[in-house]
Amino acid sequence: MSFTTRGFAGRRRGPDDQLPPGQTLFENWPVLTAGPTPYVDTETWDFAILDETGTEHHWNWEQFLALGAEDITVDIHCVTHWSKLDMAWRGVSLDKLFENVETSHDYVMAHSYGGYTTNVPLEDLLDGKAWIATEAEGAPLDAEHGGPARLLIPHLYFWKSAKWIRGLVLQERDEPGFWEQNGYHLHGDPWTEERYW
Ligand SMILES: Nc1nc2c(c(=O)[nH]1)N[C@H]1C(S)=C(S)[C@@H](COP(=O)(O)O)O[C@H]1N2
Ligand SMILES: [Mo]
Repeated sequence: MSFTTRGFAGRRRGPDDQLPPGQTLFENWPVLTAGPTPYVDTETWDFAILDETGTEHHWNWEQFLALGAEDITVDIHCVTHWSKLDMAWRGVSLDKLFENVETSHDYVMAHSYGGYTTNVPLEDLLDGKAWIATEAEGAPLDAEHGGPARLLIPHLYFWKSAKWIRGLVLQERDEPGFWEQNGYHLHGDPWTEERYW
């Protein structure tokens, strides 16, 4: 008799449960960038959160790392139908960056070095759901994958995980970022296939 049924052992981990509808399992990790790769130096790196009072909360690379990074294992899902499961990442939780930010706004526009933007509801960034990642698979992020630091929002399609992240602007209203202006869904939940709008 087997006790490893779902009800007894809890949620089974495996592609059947981890792959959202319409996704295909990938072992390799494609590079998907609109435009050239910006090369960002940690010496001059600056990350900012801009709130509605006009206050800019800034972190240089050292201040950012001093917040404390954590290791997480998550799946990523690209709207172009590839998924990569159980990836080891390291990053600083957005909860730490928002600790001293007071806002009544519900939306965020993420801005990258190089000009890429993507919009995210604030609630999708908080409560352990998102990170600014510096490492993947045990190594510093390659420039092609967004190094030195990128957003990581694994529960949304991967276009929301802005590479070369530079800052977050709090907004009263949701507005489309780069891909969203080009037809991608404003929110991007892979489990309900929020691909296009
Ligand atoms: N700055 C920036 N971030 C970006 C993109 C981009 O073109 N520029 N592409 C997005 C898309 S569509 C995807 S699928 C992922 C790809 O990340 P990867 O190249 O590390 O696989 O980054 C997202 N973040
Ligand atoms: Mo993508």
